[in-house]
Amino acid sequence: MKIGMVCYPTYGGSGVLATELGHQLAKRGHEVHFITYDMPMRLDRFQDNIYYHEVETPSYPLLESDLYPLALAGKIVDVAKYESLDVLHVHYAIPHAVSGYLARQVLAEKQSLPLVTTLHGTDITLVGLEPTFHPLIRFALDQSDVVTAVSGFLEERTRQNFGSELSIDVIPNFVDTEHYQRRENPDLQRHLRPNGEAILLHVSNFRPVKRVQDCVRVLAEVRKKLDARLVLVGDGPDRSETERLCRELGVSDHVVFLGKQSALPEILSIADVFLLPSQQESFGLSALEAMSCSVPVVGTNIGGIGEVVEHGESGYLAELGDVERMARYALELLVHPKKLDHFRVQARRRAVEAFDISLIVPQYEAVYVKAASRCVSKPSHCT
Ligand code: GMT
Repeated sequence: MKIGMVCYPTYGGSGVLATELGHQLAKRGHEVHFITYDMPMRLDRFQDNIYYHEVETPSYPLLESDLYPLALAGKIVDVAKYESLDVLHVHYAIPHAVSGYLARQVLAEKQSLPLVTTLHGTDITLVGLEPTFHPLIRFALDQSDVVTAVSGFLEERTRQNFGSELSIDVIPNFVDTEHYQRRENPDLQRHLRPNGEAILLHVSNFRPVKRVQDCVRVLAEVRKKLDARLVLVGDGPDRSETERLCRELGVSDHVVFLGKQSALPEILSIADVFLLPSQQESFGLSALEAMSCSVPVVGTNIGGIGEVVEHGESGYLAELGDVERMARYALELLVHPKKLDHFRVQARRRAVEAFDISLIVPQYEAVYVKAASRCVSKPSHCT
């Protein structure tokens, strides 16, 4: 099929998932056209069957507002016509589902464009609750031929917030378990674990919902009992505040800020425990990538995290903000090497058995076929 893929190109789970999906679909012979305002972060390698169409938003001195949603709709129209797209798959409802709908209406006279919308999290649980956006999202979900959500939690929350009659397919996020597996890198080991310390690791976009500061608090607790370092990967609005807290708690020398990184399997592989103390998380893709590299997770029992991490098997989950308990859980693994080994094996097993690409990507292919058939059976709606 020829698939138009719309996503945010930034350091966030929905863009990562869309890009990894694009890579896998391209490998399986589909032609994938990314349509967004910048090169998606993980699209940095050449691959057959993958194309990138940059959306340029015109500016004019009179107009101070951001015209991106309209520019995106216009670009989708262009790409759909020129490349004869079979389906449009948008990731993150705002504004992508609305722009996708608009593009489809513009094309209606000449071409059908089945629309698949994948919900990722804050598009439903946070931004989508803005009173101005709510009716638009409700409408765009209604108009999509298929709506998918990345966890059972998000499906339920979407129905609660936008209507119990909405039809939503749950397709969990996935990981390439061949690529994401433990890799030895002695140089990195020497650099990040110079004295053989225990390593706690966190990866995120440092937004307030991630509660990165809780990682620092957990480290400070853990260090009361054993020598440990915290490695932080990513960047975002909470970075300076996190640096300030490191100074306040006197742990600056034991925290490494690596910034945005692409060699994630190598970095994840040096970790003993992955921390995910989020306030909201519809799935927790970063935790799944860690598990695939045999790293157990200590996090919060909120949102969809419990659908990924099995408490007491592949990790431990605590109440939001309970840093003492999270530290106790981390120590439980760090001071019992046999237990840590067992959790490592279970984390990898969970990733391979429940979330490998080979299990999940065919579900998206089936959704594209379903969307296309719905479009044919409702021609006034999509053609
Ligand atoms: O908030 C983020 O972490 C970014 C956000 C996104 O949409 O880019 O992530 C959401 O989508 C990810 C991929 O499906 C999920 O793994 C994250 O759990 C989800 N984040 C939240 O729900 C806060």
